[in-house]
Amino acid sequence: MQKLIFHYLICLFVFFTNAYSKVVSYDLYIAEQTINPTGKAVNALAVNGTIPAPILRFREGDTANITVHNQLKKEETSTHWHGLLLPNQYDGVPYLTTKPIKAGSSHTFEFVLKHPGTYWYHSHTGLQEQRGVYGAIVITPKGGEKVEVDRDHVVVLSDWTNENPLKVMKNLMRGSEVYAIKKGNAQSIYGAAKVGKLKEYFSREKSRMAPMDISDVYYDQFWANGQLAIQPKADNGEIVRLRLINAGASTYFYITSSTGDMKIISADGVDVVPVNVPRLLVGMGETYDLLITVPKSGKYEIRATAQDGSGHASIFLGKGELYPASDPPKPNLYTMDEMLDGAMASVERLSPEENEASLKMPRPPAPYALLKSPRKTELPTGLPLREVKLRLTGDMTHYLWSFNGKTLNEDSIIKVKKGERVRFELINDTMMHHPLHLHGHFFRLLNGQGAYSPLKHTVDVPPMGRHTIEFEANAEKDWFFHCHLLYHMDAGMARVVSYAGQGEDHEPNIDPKLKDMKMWMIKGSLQSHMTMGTWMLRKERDDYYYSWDYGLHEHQKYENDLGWRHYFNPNLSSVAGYRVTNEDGEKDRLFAGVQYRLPYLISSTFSLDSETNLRVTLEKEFQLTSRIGLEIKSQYDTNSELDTNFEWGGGLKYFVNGDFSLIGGYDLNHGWGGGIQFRF
Ligand SMILES: [Cu+2]
Repeated sequence: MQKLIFHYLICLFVFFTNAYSKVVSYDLYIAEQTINPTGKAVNALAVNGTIPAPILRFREGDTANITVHNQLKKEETSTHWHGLLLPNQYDGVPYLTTKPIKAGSSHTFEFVLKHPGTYWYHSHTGLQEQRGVYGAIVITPKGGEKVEVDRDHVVVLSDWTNENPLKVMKNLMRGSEVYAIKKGNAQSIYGAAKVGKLKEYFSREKSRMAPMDISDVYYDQFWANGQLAIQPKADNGEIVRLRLINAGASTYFYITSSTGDMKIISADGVDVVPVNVPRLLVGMGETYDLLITVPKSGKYEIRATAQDGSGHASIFLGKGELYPASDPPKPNLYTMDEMLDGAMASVERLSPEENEASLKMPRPPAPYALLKSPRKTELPTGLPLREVKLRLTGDMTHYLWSFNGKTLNEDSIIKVKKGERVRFELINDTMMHHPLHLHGHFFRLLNGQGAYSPLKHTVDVPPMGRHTIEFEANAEKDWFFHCHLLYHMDAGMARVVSYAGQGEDHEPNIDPKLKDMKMWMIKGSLQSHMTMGTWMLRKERDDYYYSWDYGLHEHQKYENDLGWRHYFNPNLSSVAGYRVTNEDGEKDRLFAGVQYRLPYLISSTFSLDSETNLRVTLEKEFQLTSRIGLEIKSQYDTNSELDTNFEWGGGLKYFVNGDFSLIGGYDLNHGWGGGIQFRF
């Protein structure tokens, strides 16, 4: 009898919780915290004292009531609910949709959970996501989970650097090789010779391409739920659902399991027809729910390996003898193979068989070709079509990332009208993967599955590859669309999808820090015979600089320039400025000219000055080994009063770390000498 009453009560409980959705409240406190994951104390940002932030759990139909408290001393913050369909004002992109949460204040978000699945949330302010502000969201379907499993675990993958992310950004913006060197991926003449790829090396330089790398940043660690390795509870023989979230700031992960194939049951929170894959590439911002059956005995590893092979995080399941998972092979950076694979991986170009074969490669593309929605996802017929072609563009030289060659500042808006079928054709002209994320909408990824094309909110576009996505413009106001590689977004690879009906001259309210990104940089050398260098303020395409060149010998010749350089593309910049000099026969003067990058990455400058002299300089650095470079510089000036019209110099540099190199050589003006080069 007692048992019966208990059963009755349970039924009643289930009935009520199903029938009546409830308000589920959370308080999130964002604060600075000192952590020491590598044994060195570093400053991080934690939510409620943890990284990742706490898991927010809801049931479909519930109302989320989340109060975010900013306990930072100075910085403002924000929280974006990644993948959730919600009213614009709660999307959490600071300024654009939601007021930034100022230091010491709090903000409450309240919205209905309209759809089930695995999602996540993160700060959308500056580079805070890199410092720890990200966490999981799990929404259970109204009728309960369709797939029965023994265990259900969230795995938040992320990347950690001890370096301040602003310093990371500065290193990227100055085109420093520091991360490639740290990862052992720096390209050099010696390295190319060692693998028999000298011809490829110089043909790349001839075509003025920068050396390629798989990822931009060096990370100290890769994490699963904030740790190098986790062992979530699972017994042998059990079926485990892993809700995988790539919350990395700039890391793609390959997922491999020593249990064999993994079954994908949902992608970006939305169910797909279950499909087995041997290995899986997951981009930043994407989520996948995987089913893993833990074999009867043994301890098994699911490994998330950074795409560039620089490290991994592990998830262990089961007990007993360890069966480690394997890393995918490291790519050969001296060849174009990786890029050609990317271009091939554009599912539209391949037959279904070819697509399936490509997913069995040791470094497979994202598994999009296999993703199929269990129900039709076709958009209503008769919607007017708006086609938007977006070429993914950018360069490592200046670290500008853009669409159609224009950064967010240069071209902010993609206009749409409510009731349209909007189609984005995404064509990647760069040598990197870009995970593009659309706020406020799910889009159909046109992957050859026709009416059953999967719904996603983030799509990886591989190097030189392409994808087409489409969605119904069924919202209002402004929504962000951007590369989810944090540093690319900050460097301009973003747009605002702006709905008509907000007034004729509506300007989206973009975060002023994003609009006005600027960085101070100094690079110079102090040597026994001379000192030279440049101190500049870089604002996107413009450098405002002071450069100096001082002889420290008896002549003490000097040249000081105050100038402005505008960068059009990696091959062309303009310069103009004023020069103060004491060289024999020289006067202070105005100058203007162009900098042009010649084949073999030789940089040339042609400038005219107010004394009607023409000056041509040529500079080239030969990367002998990953750390040793040979720099050669020559200059011709038509000024007839100079001691010599032709000057030259050259020297060797040894890269010590991101801040310093040792340098030594000869300069016709200043003679022999040596010392240090510094970069801050
Ligand atoms: Cu990108």
